[in-house]
Amino acid sequence: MNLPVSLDRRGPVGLITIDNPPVNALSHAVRLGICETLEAAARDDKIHAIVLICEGRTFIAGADIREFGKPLQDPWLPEVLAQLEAMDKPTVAAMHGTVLGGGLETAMCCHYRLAVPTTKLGLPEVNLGLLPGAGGTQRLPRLVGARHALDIMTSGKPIDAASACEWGLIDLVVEGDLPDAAVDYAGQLIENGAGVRRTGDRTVEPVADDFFESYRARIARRARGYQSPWRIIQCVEAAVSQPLAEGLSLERELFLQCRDSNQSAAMRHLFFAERAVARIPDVPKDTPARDIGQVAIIGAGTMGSGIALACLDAGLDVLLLDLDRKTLDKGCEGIRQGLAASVAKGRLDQASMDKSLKRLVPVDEYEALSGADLVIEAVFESMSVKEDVFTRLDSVCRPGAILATNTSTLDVDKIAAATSRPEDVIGLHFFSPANIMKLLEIVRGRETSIDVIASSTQFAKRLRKIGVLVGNCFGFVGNRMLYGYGRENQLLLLEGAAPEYIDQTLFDWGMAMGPNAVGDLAGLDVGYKIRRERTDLPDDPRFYRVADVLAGLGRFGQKTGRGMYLYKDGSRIPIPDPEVSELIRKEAESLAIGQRDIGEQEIIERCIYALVVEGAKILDGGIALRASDIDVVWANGYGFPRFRGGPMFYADTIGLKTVYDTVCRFRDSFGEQYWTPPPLLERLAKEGGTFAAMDED
Ligand code: 3H9
Repeated sequence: MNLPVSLDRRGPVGLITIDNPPVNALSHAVRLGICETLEAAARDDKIHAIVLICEGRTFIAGADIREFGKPLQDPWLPEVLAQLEAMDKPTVAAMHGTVLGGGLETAMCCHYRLAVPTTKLGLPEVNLGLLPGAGGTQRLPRLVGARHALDIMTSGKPIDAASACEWGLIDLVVEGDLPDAAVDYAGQLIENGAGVRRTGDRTVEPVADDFFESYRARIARRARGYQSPWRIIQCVEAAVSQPLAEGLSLERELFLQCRDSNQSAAMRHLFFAERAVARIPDVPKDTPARDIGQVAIIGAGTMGSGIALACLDAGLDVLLLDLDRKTLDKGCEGIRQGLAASVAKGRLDQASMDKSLKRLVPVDEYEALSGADLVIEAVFESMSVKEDVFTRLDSVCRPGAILATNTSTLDVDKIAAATSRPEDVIGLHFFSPANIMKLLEIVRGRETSIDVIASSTQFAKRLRKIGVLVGNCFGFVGNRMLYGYGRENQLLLLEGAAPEYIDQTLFDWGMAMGPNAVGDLAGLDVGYKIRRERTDLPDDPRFYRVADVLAGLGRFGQKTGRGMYLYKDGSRIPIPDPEVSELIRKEAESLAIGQRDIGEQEIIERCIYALVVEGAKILDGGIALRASDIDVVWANGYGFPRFRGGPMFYADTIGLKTVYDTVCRFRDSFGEQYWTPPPLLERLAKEGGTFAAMDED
């Protein structure tokens, strides 16, 4: 059997190598292996210094996240690392790849650290609802100071080797062969009699009296609703003011609180869910994908130019087509500004921006698309307009080109039927702003071929997006569920809840924005036009009544300075508008709806359970492959709080029996039309099942 940790000797240097693919996570076997090899190296008189290094694509990328839900086996990582730091022979961490979480904590317990230039180092535990629990909160401030340490730990973002060296986290950036460089370095330590140098023996540079208070204020917006960033600050406060042992003990206590919380379970669920989306039962990993070098985008409006920007960022050649010269020029200017903004923020250098602009070719005739590998249509959301575009594409595009529609609601099969090659047609539903939002819904049509799906999932990866395969129906997964959520918001308005009250309630619950503010941002005219095109809407005069009346009055939202709210002088700050309150009151009166006081709990339950009800139908109908795919869509495309794990995971945490009973209560109070419990929810509630367990089957 291959041991995950081994010890070799190169002259006076002991080389401890960890080999635990894919990312050298600190599983139980690795922890045991580290302890055993350290003991062996300590006993070996021929070894005078030790190098810790990893095989494969990366140094240790953290604790093994899969172990967190289970009882932990001894030795725990903090004990292993205490043994490492206490070694009497100098130890050197030799790093490459992504040195994350417990991996960086391990490195900080080595006495010296070196890394190749491409190494990234970070403590991303916060992204899993955790805090560094193996001394990271205590040792990082001792090396880089409280400020850098807090930035690294509360953002979860890794830093590069050059910054790590400048800030004192590592000693040296080395070029060339890492094991050779590390062994040489350790040899020099021996020669120079450098001895051990323990991070834990250092003290943290003092900070100003108001440092922590102002740091809390700085992250208040970003950390809203999350528990672990605040606990990280508490730990760093202890690192500044208390001895190591006390800081470590506080860290352990707060780490365990985090680990056992619903928040961390929710965020760990999303971590694995975001990786599970790539597993598509009938599209094996080795399905050959088509090469995508040149992408053509049709429509230079906000969405089209956003998609173009995302493709340019990924290094692709882009043809941007619009038949209207003015829109085309405006789209190209928007892209130029987008790239310039990245340069200004330091995310891109000027040379890369110039290269990107060279890869962008504006065109105003379809014939120019004949060589494109992938065409993404992003024109006006109307079936007849889209059918016309696809008929044209069919006549000009080369055989084998992938023809994609960015429709957010329309029938992909109907669009595909406008071509003679429906097997090459797929939906690629981007979210606005398309160069920023992580989600891509990949909509599989009836005839979409397997290799077009494989190519689309790879394309999503190339764009650094999370591509979720969904089935074809009105609105697919995200927008179909949004209809129920929005419907309840609209009904609540008529029943007496003010727009700002609903928005504040859902914002406080964790949503990125309230539904009324979102409507104004997206434009109330957009949904209005889509509803005009639909023939299958409920025959209910209350359905999206307020939104329709506002859109009919030309109150489209931010772009017209008034919608559900008022926006003064081009500002994006929503101001409650008494005219809207009056309008809602009159509409309610005309529909004979009595207005009443509505509590926060009712708002949350009606809006969020509407998502769960639709999600259960989507799952039962095979529109989503897994409940966790639905969670990924909502967490990455609709501002659903990550600390709640997505609507389906949230329903599991509440308990499906409770959700089901509440839905039944709503059915009795508000009628069967919207609140008939879906059979899947009913079955799981009665069996004591969960959506998560369905995914495991
Ligand atoms: C921690 O360290 C706590 C300590 O402070 C305290 C302890 C007491 N464990 O992402 P990829 C799997 S918390 C288990 O597709 P990439 C992943 O699921 C941890 N499994 O590759 C996937 O499996 P599959 C702090 C892990 O190249 C496969 O590896 N560390 C872990 O795009 C490939 O992953 C983190 O939060 C893990 N720690 O990105 C780092 N990591 O093939 C989390 C990965 O079956 N990891 N897997 O789907 C990452 O950020 C990325 O995986 C990484 C590679 C950047 C490393």
